[in-house]
Amino acid sequence: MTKTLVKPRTKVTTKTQRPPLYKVILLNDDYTPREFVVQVLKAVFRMNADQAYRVMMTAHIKGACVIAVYTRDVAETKAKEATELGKQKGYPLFFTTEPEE
Ligand code: TYC
Repeated sequence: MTKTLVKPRTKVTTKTQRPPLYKVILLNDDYTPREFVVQVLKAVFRMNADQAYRVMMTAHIKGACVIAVYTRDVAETKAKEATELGKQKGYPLFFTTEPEE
């Protein structure tokens, strides 16, 4: 009996897909106290006092500042949470998200 050896023609390759990332952006306004912005950045984005102060001042001077990059879900949840903290105090503090290029 002859045995026929059939070699598979399809090659299996694996591709690791990274999820698209989203930036969380802090927007400046004229009413939210600086110290409150710093508090929110520390609480929601786990920044230390120095990082939070620098980010707040960048937004204050330039109008906006990218805070961090996360997966879409995390970015949107954190932006919402941080915006809500300002809203609770009657401040117009606003965080938005944007896909990273
Ligand atoms: N501009 C605000 C003030 O002068 C402080 C502030 C900074 C508010 C950054 C928002 O994203 C912001 N009180």
